[in-house]
Amino acid sequence: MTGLPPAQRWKQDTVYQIYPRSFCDSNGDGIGDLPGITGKLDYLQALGVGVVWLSPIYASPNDDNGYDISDYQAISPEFGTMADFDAMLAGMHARGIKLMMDLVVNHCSDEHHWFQQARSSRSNPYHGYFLWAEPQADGSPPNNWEAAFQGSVWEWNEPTGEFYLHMFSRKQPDLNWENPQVRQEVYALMRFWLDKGVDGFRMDVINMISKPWKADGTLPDAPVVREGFLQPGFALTCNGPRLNEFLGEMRREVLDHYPTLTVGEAPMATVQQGRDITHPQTGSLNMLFQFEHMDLDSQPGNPLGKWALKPLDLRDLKHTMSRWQDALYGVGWNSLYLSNHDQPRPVSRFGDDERYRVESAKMLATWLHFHQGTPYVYQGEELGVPNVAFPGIGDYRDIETLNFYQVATGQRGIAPEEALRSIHTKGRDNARLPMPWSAGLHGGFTSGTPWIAAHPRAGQINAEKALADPDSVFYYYRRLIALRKRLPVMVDGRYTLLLPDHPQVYAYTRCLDDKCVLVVCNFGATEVPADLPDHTASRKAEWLIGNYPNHARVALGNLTLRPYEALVLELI
Ligand code: TEU
Ligand code: CA
Repeated sequence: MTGLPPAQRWKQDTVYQIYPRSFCDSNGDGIGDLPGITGKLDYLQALGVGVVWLSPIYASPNDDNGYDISDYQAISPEFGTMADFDAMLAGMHARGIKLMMDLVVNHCSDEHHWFQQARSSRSNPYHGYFLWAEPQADGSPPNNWEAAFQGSVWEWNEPTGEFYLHMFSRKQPDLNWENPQVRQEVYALMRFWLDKGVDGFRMDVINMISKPWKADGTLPDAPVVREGFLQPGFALTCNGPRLNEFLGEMRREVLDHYPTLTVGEAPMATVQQGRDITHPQTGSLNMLFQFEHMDLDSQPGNPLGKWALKPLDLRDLKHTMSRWQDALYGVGWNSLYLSNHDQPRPVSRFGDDERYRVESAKMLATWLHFHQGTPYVYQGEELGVPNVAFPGIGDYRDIETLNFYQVATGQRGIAPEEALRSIHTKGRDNARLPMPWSAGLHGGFTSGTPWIAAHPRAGQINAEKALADPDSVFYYYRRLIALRKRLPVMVDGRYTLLLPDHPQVYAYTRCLDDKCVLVVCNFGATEVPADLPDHTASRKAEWLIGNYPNHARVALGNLTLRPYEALVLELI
C-alpha cells in the first residue's frame, strides 16, 4: 500500500513488546536475555511486526525489574553484552524490524552514581539532580502523597538530613527535570542509543516529569479522599505545568535530528493532552499510552485502586474508546493496547480463557486492531496466553504485587484469599511468566530454573503448537497485521460507533473516501442478534476477516453473532 508518504509509513506498523526477563533464556540461568531474543527474530518476522518495543535491558539492581536504572548506557550483565545488543539490533534491521528502547527518566535507581553522589551531601554537584524536602515541624514527611507501590513518596536521607521524593519504590528516586543539567544528561543518553541505530523510544511515565511546585518551592498535599491514609499523589504529578515545554525541548534537542518513533506512557492523560502531545505538526511525540480503558474494571475512587475489582460494563469501554478515537482523528494518533508488562492477560480479563479462549482472543484482537491507531501486541498475546492463579504469595515476584499483599493483609486487615483474588485478576506477574515456546520443560523457556514459575498451561498453549495449527491465534494475528499493510481504511478510516447502548455487541465502522468497513464483535459467551441500525443493516456486505469460518455474502438485516464472534465486513 504505497498511498502513505514515507514519513507516515510507521502508521502501517504493528508493535511487538518484549519483556526480556521472560522472553527466551539462551544460557540456562533462568533469565531471558538478548541472545535469546536474537534467536527468535524469525518468529517475530513470521508474525509480521514492524517494530519491537523492548522493556529495559540496562544495568539495574532490579528492585522494579529494570525500571530502576543504575547505568543508562550499560547492558545489564544478566541480559548479555553490548556486542549481544548490536547483534540483536542488526538481526532486527536485517528483517525490516525497528527497535524502540524503553526510556525511564522520570526516575533512576538509587544505586545510580548520580544518586550515590547526590545523597552524600547537599553541596554535591549531583544533589540538584533529585527532589529534596525538609521534614514538617513534627519530623513527618513533607506531604501526604502515597507512592505507586504503597507507603509515602518521601524517604529519609540521613547524610543530608532531608527527604527525597520517589513516586514509585524508594529505590527509584525521581529526577529533577527543572534542572537543565538533568535534561542534558537525558538528551545525551538518548543520542547514545540513537547513534547506535535504535529507532525510537517508549517513554516511561513521561507525563510525570514536571512536578506541581508551589510558589514556596514545596509540593502541595493531595486532596484527602480516604481518612487516616496517605493520599493518591499521582493525579497531581501527572501533566505538570512544564510538561509540554520539556517535551518540546526534547523534540528540538534530540528527536528532530533522527528518524524516530516515540510513544509516551501517560497515566491520567486527557484527550486534550493526547491532542497537544501527538499533534502531527505541533506535537512532541508520535503517540501516547493512555490508561482510561485499563481502569474500567476497578471501582472508581476506591482506596484500593486497581485492586478493588468491578465487572467491565461494555458501554463504558465504548464511551472511552470512542472519545479518544473521535478526539484525535486527524489531529493526533492513538496507541491501541489491551496488555503490556503491567496489565493482566486480555483473554482472561475481557474474554473467556477456558471454553472460548481461541475465539475470544481472536475477537479481542479484531476489535482492537480495527480501531484507528498503532496496535501493540504484548509477548504471548499472539498465543492467547491466559492469567495464572498461583495459590500462594510465595510464587509472586512483582514489587507492586508483593507490597500490595503486605499492606492489604497487614494494616488494611484484608483476608489473604481476598487479596490473592485481586492479585489473580490484576497482578502484573500475570503478564510476566516465561514465554511458552513449547510443551517442554518450563515451556521451553529455559534449560535452567526460571526466575518465576512457567505457565501451568504451557503444555497446551505454546508457540510450537500454534505454529503447527493454521487456525491458531498466532496466524490470526498475522492476518490482521498483514491487513493493516494492505487496507488504507484500516489506517486512515474515520471511526464511527454504532449501538452505543448495547451491553454485549460492540459495533463500529471505519470509512475512508468511498470505502467503509463494518466491525461487529460479540463480547459474550452467548449467541446474540446484532440489531444493526437500518442505515447499516440495509447495506450489502462482503466478508473480510472473522474468527469463525467465513460467510462470503452476509445479510446484515438479521445478523446473529456466535459466542465471542468477530466479523469485519466491507460495506458495498
Ligand atoms: O508504569 C507506570 C504505571 O502507571 C504503572 O505503575 C501502572 O499504573 C501500574 O503498574 C498498573 O498496575 C511504568 C512501567 O510500565 C512500570 O512497569 C514501572 O513499574 C513504573 O512505570 C515505574 O517505572
Ligand atoms: Ca539467560
